[in-house]
Amino acid sequence: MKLKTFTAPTYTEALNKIKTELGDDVVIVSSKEIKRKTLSSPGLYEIVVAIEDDVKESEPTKNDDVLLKLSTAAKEINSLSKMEKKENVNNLKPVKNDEIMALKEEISKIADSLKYLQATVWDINNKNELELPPEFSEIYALAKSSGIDSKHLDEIMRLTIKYMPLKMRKNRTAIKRYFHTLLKKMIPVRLEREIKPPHKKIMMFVGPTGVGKTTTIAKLAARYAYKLSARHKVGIITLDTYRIGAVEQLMTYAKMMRLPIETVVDPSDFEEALNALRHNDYILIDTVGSSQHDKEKIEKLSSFLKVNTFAEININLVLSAITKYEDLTDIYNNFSILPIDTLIFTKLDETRNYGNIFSLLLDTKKPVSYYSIGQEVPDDLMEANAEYLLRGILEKELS
Ligand SMILES: Nc1nc2c(ncn2[C@@H]2O[C@H](COP(=O)(O)OP(=O)(O)OP(=O)(O)O)[C@@H](O)[C@H]2O)c(=O)[nH]1
Ligand SMILES: [Mg+2]
Repeated sequence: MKLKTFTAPTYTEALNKIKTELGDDVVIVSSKEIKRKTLSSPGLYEIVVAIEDDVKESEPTKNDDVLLKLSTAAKEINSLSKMEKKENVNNLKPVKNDEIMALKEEISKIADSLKYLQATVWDINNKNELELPPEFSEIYALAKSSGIDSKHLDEIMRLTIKYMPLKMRKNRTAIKRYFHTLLKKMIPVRLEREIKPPHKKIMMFVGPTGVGKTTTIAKLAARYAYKLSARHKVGIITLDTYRIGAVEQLMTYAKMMRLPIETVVDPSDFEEALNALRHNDYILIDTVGSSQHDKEKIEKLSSFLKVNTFAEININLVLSAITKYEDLTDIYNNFSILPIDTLIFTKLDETRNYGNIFSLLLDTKKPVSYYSIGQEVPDDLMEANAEYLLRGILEKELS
């Protein structure tokens, strides 16, 4: 008689593994929960079974590959659905509703992994020569579905497979942790530094139409004026005099917060407006939203940057998290005739996939400074941090 240990995220999954591999002729010696399930990571259950010597173990998964995993998952689904059918049809013993629900949940979980394994196999076979060991397939599928660009993901995978210590690879949690640390190191973040008088900061916000530039300015104005450790003097300038209602939108916020605001039409007025507000610690400048293809409008913005100022104008490119990577790249490239200093991402509340943001940060090496996470002024704004982005890359549920 031999002892064999099986582990899985739940007791039922561990049991199903045993049934698939060894059938019913086994004796459970012990079972215990090794790691409790948390919001961010699955649990771990261990079952030790005794096997009669004449029970044949399945082949060791030495050459285990993604395809083999696929067929194992398929077998598991098969046996689970048979189990459910048998119990229902023969009605040997009454099956409780919640048992069926639990089984269904397990089946759908396995079906999910199958779906992602299939996606991975497709990728490996059709798109590139990346040979993905099976233990990496979950993390690959997660990152891929978050919108990370393939060239980034494949390169990261290639390097990981090459350098990750073998010992670590055996454990899904360790692999996840490794990736988490690796990706975190790759996200450039600009930490907020409060201005100390006599220093001043002039920030201009540029970007496509409707991404949330004006709303972000209102939130930041409130933050700098009322929410930091010291209260700062904040002035606002708007260059967006084209769009009907744009000036009123910002005027309303400025009035509510009792902050001075100047409206500027031409570059010649701009210098005057800056000087009128020079007693402020922060000057926030709103601009008209431009399609990335409207070169003329973007060039007009650069003409404002030629004026003499008492502090450097810091350019913040505002981008929406719901824009796909290819479009983010296009927008960035077209706006980069301006000296972009920092990126701000908005509408992070409207998606749970942040891989597109990650890829853009990787390409541009520009730091991200703030996230806008809703429409509420001033509350739905936060300082950027890598962890928050990683939640939308490695921590989400596969769906
Ligand atoms: N869900 C969500 N909506 C947002 C967020 N930020 C802004 N919005 C909404 O997006 C819409 C456009 O916001 P604006 O601030 O006017 O965008 P803008 O970039 O100034 O637009 P233009 O000046 O027309 O180019 C408004 O309805 C905002 O409430 C965010 O983080 N999440
Ligand atoms: Mg606006």
